Amino acid sequence: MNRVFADATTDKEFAAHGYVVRSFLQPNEIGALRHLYDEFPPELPSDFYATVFSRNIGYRRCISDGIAATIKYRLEALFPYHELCFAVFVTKRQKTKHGTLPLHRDYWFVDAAKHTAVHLWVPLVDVDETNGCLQVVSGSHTLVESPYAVNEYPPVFGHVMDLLTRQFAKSVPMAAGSVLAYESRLFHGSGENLSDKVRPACVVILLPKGVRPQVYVWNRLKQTTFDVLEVTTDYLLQMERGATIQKPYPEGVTYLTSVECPVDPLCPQDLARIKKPERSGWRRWLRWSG
Ligand SMILES: O=C(O)CCC(=O)C(=O)O
Repeated sequence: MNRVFADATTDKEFAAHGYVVRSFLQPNEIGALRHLYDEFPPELPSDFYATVFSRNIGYRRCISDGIAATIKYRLEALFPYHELCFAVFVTKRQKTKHGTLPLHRDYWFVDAAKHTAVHLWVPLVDVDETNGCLQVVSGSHTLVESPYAVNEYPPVFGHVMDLLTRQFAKSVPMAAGSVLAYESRLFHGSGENLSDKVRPACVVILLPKGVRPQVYVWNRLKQTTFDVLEVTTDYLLQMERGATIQKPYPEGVTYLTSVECPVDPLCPQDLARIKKPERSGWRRWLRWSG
């Protein structure tokens, strides 16, 4: 794993757990992000909404640039080896019923076997289990070797999803403006927002300095093959979520190579490598009784 933090202790914690939580923004910076969020309120057609779902490229760019400008100095201080690729707002509407985001990994924007992409989740309000804080599976960044492609491909953890969610995932309450920095391969998700206030957060993708972004496309014809495409940041700002990228490749996309990687579904025995979180007394009781 490459260096991420200036101090070795935080690097060790990040390598072991796949994430760390730290103080990050000052109150005026949280205010500036709230202002940006309110200035361009997302349309919120669903309980969970991310600005990458928008087809309005100007809007996506404006949000990404606005977040980048606001957190520039904090990023330089905490992540000296990385630079921002793009940033988005993610919103959980108030009183959601269908806002749960099941455990998932994020797209690979670098070869994760060689480089460490760091994804940041920064809530703009205090969060806990009642309003959609993040849930993470500590150590899960080491579980799956195959790339996470931008198009649909065979499920990797369908067999263990329930087990991971019930026994391994842990909620991470956080103060507004703090950061949960995670390795892109970490399994994470979030629950419903039961509160009567919207829960806005920023997601920021950081890549090691000098490493160009790329995406992986699963090849349906040769099922163990992933095509690796170098992409520009401009392309990422307009990429349609879940859509495959086909030849002739659009502007901003260059074919690099293809890699062989069997997509091995995880089985319960694979989870022996990671630790279950400590549960507080009442949660343990709930588990036994439920
Ligand atoms: O904002 C959330 O509730 C979760 C966001 C997330 O998991 C993601 O963007 O990958």
